[in-house]
Amino acid sequence: MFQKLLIANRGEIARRIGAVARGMGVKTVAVHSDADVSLPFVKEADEAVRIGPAPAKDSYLSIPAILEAAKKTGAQAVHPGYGFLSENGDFAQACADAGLTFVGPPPEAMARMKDKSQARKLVSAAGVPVVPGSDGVLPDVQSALEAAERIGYPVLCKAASGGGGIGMAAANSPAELEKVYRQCTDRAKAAFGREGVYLERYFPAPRHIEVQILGDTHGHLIHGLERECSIQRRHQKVVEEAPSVLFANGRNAALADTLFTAAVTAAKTFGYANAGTVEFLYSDGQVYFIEMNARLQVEHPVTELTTGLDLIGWQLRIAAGEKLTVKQEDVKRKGAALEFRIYAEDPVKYFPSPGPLKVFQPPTGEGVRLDSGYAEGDVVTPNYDPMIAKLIISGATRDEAIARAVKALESFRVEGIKTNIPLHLRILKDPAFSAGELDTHFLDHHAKP
Ligand code: MV4
Repeated sequence: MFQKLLIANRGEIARRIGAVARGMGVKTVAVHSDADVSLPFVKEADEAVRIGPAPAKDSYLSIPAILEAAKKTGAQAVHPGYGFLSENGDFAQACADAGLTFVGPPPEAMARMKDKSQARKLVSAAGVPVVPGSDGVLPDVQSALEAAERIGYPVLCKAASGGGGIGMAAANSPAELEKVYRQCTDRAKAAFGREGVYLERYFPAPRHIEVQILGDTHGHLIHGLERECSIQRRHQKVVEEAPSVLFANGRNAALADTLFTAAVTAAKTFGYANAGTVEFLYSDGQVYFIEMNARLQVEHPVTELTTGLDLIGWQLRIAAGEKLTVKQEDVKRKGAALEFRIYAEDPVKYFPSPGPLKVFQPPTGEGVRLDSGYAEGDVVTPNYDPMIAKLIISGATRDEAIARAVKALESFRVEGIKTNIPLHLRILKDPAFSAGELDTHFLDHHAKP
């Protein structure tokens, strides 16, 4: 194991990675922008280095500034967290070139997954069920129209360099597709600097199911069961849970088996190692691969709490070259967990709500875990993602977790900023949520103020 780890991130995830590393006897280096100098993730680290001003492009996205901080402090490894540089193959390669261990997949695996249309092709050839779609990127409108005829309308146009829903647009007819093709191409170019787009059959209201992957660099790779993340708004997840109600208590066992086999096959096809997630859509009784994420996910705690897997601990051990000693048959679901993303935002209008955390008194109790990037007295600035904390609630059953979550959210005191805690309570009290009737458009029809 390395002796010193640099954490190239901020907020709750930097704090959490730091705590796990220190718990393993690894010293931690925090890097921070001017806006974050007094936050807990900086204070709790063994060392801290300023890497630039508030804008992320000049700090948390600055590869030279981060490499310089690693050099200065003698860090041997870099954990990128999620977002920022976590899925940037150039950063992974730059770390390797600087003699630093990147805590993540090999750069070659990242390269194979980067173009989503190529990733589809690769895993499909390996027998993984993918959403019916085009064979690679579509160079012009004509090829898109031809592909759509084969796929059948409605179709969804996606950016090949995208992910997370950026630039996606649906078309119900050839006339719409002509517009959507150009729109998607333009957006892809603006957001990613590359204009390649591809088509998939559009599922109007799928469920979003993902599978945790953990693999070492010696050829042993396992899955850590599924999470369901269907409740989202504008491609921002709001509530995640494990297990998915679809598969809880042995339900749909054959489909679960198909899902896990597909996830492991996809990961092996990419030559994956370390922690990753394979994303699927569920519609009409089938699961379809959409993409693989080469990072630790925000929602990883619901997997940790219901499988006992120490995901960040394993990330560090795997990066250090250790063997993953967990066998697939040892991964068993224990209970249920729900994660509520606490955003600094208006719970009705959804506008961001930065400001001082005059009061910040999180709940405590049986089955209550809070991963927060802030403490009372800190200021939430408008520079970064508005997620200030994750409330993760576990119980022996989903119903027990729901009951605990209602109590926890009702007693969560925050003053100085607005939060989406009222939205979470509306979701929890919605009968469709209790019944586990979820899809990606849940918030369009439920939990209204
Ligand atoms: C889709 C889809 C419907 N049909 N693909 C959005 C994020 C990206 N990872 C994939 N996404 C979707 N892909 C097809 N062919 C609907 C979505 C989608 C979605 C997926 C997961 C979670 C939330 C979502 C919200 C809206 C749309």
